[in-house]
Amino acid sequence: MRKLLLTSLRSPYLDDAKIYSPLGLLYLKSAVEEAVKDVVVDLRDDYDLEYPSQLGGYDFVGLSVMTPQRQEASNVLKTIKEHYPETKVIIGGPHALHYQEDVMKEPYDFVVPRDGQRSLIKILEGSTDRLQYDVMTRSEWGNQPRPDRSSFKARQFLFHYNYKLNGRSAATILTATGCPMKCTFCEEAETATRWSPLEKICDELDDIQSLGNRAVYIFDDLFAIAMTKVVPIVEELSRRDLIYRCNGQANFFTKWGENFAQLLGETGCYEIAFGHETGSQKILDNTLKQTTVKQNWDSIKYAKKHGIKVKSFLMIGLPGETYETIKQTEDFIANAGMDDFQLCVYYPYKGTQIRDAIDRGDNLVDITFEGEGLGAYGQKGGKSECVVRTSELTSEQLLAERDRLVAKYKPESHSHFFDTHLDTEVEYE
Ligand code: B12
Repeated sequence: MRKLLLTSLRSPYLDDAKIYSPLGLLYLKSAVEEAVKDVVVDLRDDYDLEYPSQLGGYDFVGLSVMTPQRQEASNVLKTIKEHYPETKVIIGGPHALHYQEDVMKEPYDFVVPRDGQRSLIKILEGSTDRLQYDVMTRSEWGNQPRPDRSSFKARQFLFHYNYKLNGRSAATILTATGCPMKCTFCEEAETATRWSPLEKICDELDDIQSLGNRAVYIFDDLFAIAMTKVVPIVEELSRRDLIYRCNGQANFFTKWGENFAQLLGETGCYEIAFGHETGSQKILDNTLKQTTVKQNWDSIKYAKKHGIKVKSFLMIGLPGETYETIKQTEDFIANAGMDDFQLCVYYPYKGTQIRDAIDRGDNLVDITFEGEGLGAYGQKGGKSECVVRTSELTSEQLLAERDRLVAKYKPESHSHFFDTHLDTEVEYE
């Protein structure tokens, strides 16, 4: 039997990297095991490069990489190549897609942008093409095997992830991938929505419940988007007494008046997270968010009215940001009624329309990129980083404004901020 190790990378810049499990690897494991009979698949998310033998003995090692993990990925690659030169190293995940040019310059044996299921199978079946790009159609996505949460190895792997929703042990699930929106700051903009069939979602929920979970976090970029698609899923969750958290988009959420909020509230939605981004209409328009400030405010009002906790994802440093637009975001934080928020400074990842415009030297966007940083919005100690400036605000001013708002409004999401910024907090008050 050949041996394949699928590993997600350590993220030492996060406060806790063991909250949400890397679902992608569980999808890959199932796909490979169904299609390739002579391969044993192991999962790993922790290792110590001081002890390379933890990564030894494999014919293939697959790394799942997000951009902030790129240095760690290079370190793992180097270690494996040094100690186990026969092992083929495969890189996949969002970094392999959006930073493909950079990744191709490194000695990875295979580079897998986008859907990895069939590419991995092709590699195991002997394909020698170094770049393996694949996108599954809607029906192919719907027909793939469900992610493995039930094998002994998967259970062992999942055991280390600890996510609680209202005190209940929670698992993550994906009911659909893709996002139809055009937001210029997002890599996932305008990607085809591919749903999992309800029967498969039910099988996944069986797996999730058999692990003792009584809650789920629906990872979909946007879940609360199409009522007709959502109704059978939330009814199923309610029937099983699984409370849930999901992501919404203010425009779609408020399109039906309060009906969407009522539906979610009545079926056990404990928390909804909205990418509100900003309190400024100018910034929403500058980034093609297709949402009004009023919809942002209404989304919170409706959700709260129906008993749902609201978390708001906010950014500053988007094109055209000024002290005035930040003041509007502050007003939104102070008065719109959210329970929690996460406030970061925008990072122009490759693959976003803003970054494309910057790289083209397009002066129409009021944002300047000062060069790559770590690339993680939220970092240890509640910190953020800033690698951009606008015509009115320097990167230092943007970061200072971000820290000022966090210190002043003390959101639960940034509780670690206060462990490390106690002096600053006093200063700001
Ligand atoms: C859930 C999620 C998280 C979760 C958990 C992630 C996890 N453990 O898997 C949390 C909240 C922790 C998180 C954190 C962050 N995230 Co996030 N996250 C997502 C989200 C919404 C879904 C990921 C997911 O499960 N997708 C579904 C699975 C099936 O897809 P997948 O993981 O991509 O895997 C498939 C392929 O990529 C490929 N593949 C993946 N790995 C491998 C490995 C091999 C060997 C092969 C062959 C193929 C392969 O095959 C898989 C099956 O098709 C995505 C957006 C999105 N729609 O993908 C953003 C996304 C991945 N996150 C992103 C970012 C920026 C972050 C943060 C940096 C934000 C921050 N806090 O600063 C952090 C970084 C965390 C870290 N460890 O460094 C970006 C990544 C951009 C980039 N260039 O890397 C995305 C694309 C969102 C966005 N549009 O900005 N994230």
